[in-house]
Parts: sequence; structure tokens; C-alpha cells
Amino acid sequence: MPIPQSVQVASGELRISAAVVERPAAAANAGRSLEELLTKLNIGSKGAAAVPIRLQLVDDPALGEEGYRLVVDDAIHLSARTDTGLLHAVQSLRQLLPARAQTQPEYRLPRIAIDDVPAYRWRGSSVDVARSFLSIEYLKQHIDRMALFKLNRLHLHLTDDQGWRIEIKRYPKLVEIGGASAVKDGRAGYYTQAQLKDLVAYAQARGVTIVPEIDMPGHVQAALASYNELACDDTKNLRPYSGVEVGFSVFCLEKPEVVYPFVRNVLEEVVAIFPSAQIHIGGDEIKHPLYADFVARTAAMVDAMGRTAILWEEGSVADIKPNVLLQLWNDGYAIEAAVAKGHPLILSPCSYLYIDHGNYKGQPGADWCRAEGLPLKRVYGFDPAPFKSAVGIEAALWTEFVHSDAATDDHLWPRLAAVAELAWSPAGQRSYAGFVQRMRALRPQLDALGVRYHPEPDLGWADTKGAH
Ligand code: TNX
Repeated sequence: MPIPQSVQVASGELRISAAVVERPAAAANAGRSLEELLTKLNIGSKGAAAVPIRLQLVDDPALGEEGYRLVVDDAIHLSARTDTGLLHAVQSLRQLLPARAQTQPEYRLPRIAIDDVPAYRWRGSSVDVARSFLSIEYLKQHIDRMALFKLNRLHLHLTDDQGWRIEIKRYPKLVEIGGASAVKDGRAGYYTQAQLKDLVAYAQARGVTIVPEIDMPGHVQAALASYNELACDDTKNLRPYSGVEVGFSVFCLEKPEVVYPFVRNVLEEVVAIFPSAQIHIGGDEIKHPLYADFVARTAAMVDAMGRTAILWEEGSVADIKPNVLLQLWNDGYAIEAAVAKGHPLILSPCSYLYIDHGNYKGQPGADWCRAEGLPLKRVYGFDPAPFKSAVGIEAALWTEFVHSDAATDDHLWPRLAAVAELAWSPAGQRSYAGFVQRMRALRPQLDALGVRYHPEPDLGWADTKGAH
């Protein structure tokens, strides 16, 4: 899970109770991940019957940056061009083994040959930590869970009207004031730069890139409440905001001498924390005569810092370089002209991938995009094929109405598994029936990770046999 490009099963099985790992120095992350797996399953290295597990870096262009090959015969062979590819191979091996250790380990593996490459290079989960905060511990857990499904982009929506969550050393009030608010009944808080750097390293070691978003020039009430000079002089309300309305706050674009130095200074600190080649600068839900000008200038700033900007779809009206990525979120948005200009797309159409919406019709929370909610089958049914310039897909969890770790789990899982399969697996291999069958088998893995997933009836999870 997600289903590989090709799987061949031979007859017979390999029994494994002890293993000896051979790996090149350059496969450090995959090596560590494998050692953790073996330790967790109580598989030591002692004994004459120790099975060789060979990690190998091979120069096979067909494997791309993230593809891998996993063969189980009398030994276990993992090969890829990169450490990241090998990390994915370890995850596939993990899924072939039980989720929990036996006291006297003797596990059986099918003799199998898997050849696998992702359909898309961008397989994302976006979480809104601005409306309601998530702890670093939760985000680390989330990265582990993403990695199990070969998801590779964690997009953090770090700023919005209700909160500013990233420490910016030049502007300490952003977190002192902006970090202290949240949406009604949500959680406040912020991340220090040291915490974020540690999180980036944690994610990198697991094949996940963290993509930061500083949402501008709208969705900035927390910034305005922290530094009033960023607002126009006639702005009436500069207090922290805890409502759920959107589209009311904006930087004072008529004061470029105030706004652009601020934007530049913030972005400089952001790029120093996050090595991601792409930096999200928002650009959603704001109408302003100087909007397009702001977007063009800010995207150019990111470019001059050696990174590529990502903008929500509305940014397509600005005069921006064709390499700027656009994130599509309204299903029917007229994106064709931008595609014709060459912009790559990240696909997040709300009626399939806005998983702040319910797992079922009537689940309390967001329903503005699709009143029926987004059941698992609906998410799985998204077809990215018509979007020829898509680099990948990303599910968005907004948190106006999702305020606890349990509620976050419930919205993310199992739907993110469907997203992972859409993003990784070739269309010809996908079927909802097969997905359902494989997810059922994977339930113990989610239980072992402590995931408080939605008890999805399609998966037979509406019983109480899981861990929660
Ligand atoms: C739209 S998506 C928004 C968010 C909200 C979300 C709620 C986007 C670019 N803007 O600000 O949180 O809907 O579903």
C-alpha cells in the first residue's frame, strides 16, 4: 500500500528469525529505518540461519529518484538509485511483515519481486496548524505515518488570520501575539526555529520534505495584530481573531516601503529553516487592486532566494515565471490559461481532497465544498489524469473545526491512504475493491502506530476490534 507498479509472487516462502544487514554507507536513512524495523520485530543478527538483507544502490535510470526493487528469494534484496528509494523499499518490506513482534520470532515472507516507481513526484499532506496548533510530537508521528504510505511532502500552513506559528527572530511579536491566538476552541502555540529545524531533519531522514506556507497578502490578521504598521491606517480592527470567516484581512499594499521589507525579512528566515526547493506564499481568497502586483513581487523574491514559489490557484492572474507552481483547490477553477503558460500544478480539488470535510455526510465540520462530505470512496475516485501538467496531488486538512489530535487522526485516516495510492500507483493498478482489501489487511499497522482512524464502514472498521 500504495499498490506497486508490478508485483510477482513465486511459490514458497522465506522464514526469517534473524537477519544480517549489508548496506552501503550512502544508504544511511534506509539503513536506520531497516534497523528500527528489525529491532521492533525482535529480529536479531545471531544464528546460523540469519537471512542476508542486502541494500544496494544501483545505477538504473528506470528507477528514477524514488523507485525501488524488492526481491525475496533465499535472501532479501532491496535496490534503488537513492537512499530515498531504499527507504520506500523498507516500507514495503515492513508491510510484508507483521505489525507487532512475536516473542519467538519466526516470520514468513512470500517469495516475491516488486518493481515500483511513483506516478507522481509530489505526494502531499497539508495540515493547517494556524487555525489550530499541532505539537511537534504529533507532526513527527504524522511523518512516520506518511512514510508508511510513501507520502513525501508535508505542507505546513503556518500562518493565517487566527494564528502565526513560526518564530521569526526579527519580529518576535509575531509569535508573542500572533502565536497566542487560535480559532475558537482551537489550540494556540508556535514553533521555535530550533524545533522546526529538528522537525525538518526528522522528516528528511524519512523521505519527507516539509514545505512551509506563509499565506499572504490576505489571511494575515495574526500578523496585523502583532505589527499594526502592516495594516493601512484606517484599518479598524487590529485585534487577534478567532472566527472562521475568510477574506477580510490584508497587508497594506499601499505602503510598499513597510510591507516588502517585512515580507523579505520573513522569507529570508523561512528559507534558512526549510531546505525545500519550493516555498508556498499563499495568495488565496483576497480581492485587492494591488494583489497581482504583490504576488508577482513576492514570487520573484522567492526566486531570487534560489527557491520556487507555490501559489494557490488565484495567483495565476499575476505576472509570474512559468515555473511557479499553482495549487488548484476549486474544482471548476479556470486553470487552462495558466497551464498553457507552463505552470506545473499541485492538485487539491476541494470536492475530493479537502479532508477537513466529513468522512460521511453530516459529520460536524466543514461542508462548503461538498455537502455530502468526502467519504473514502469519493477521495479514491479522484482522477488526476486529465491534468497533464500536474506534479502531484495533495490532501488538505484545514482546522477551523478540527481541534484535537484524535479529531486530526479521524480526518486524516484512512483517507490519506487513498491519496497516497492516487499519487503513487499507476491508474491501471488501482481499483477501489482492491484498495479496500489491502487496507483491511493493513489495519494492524495503523493500530501499532496508534492511529485513531475514522471507523470507516467500507473497510469493516466500524467495529471495536482496533486499538481505539
Ligand atoms: C478555503 S483553500 C481556504 C481555507 C479554508 C478552507 C476551509 C484555501 C486556499 N482557502 O482558508 O480553511 O477553505 O475548507
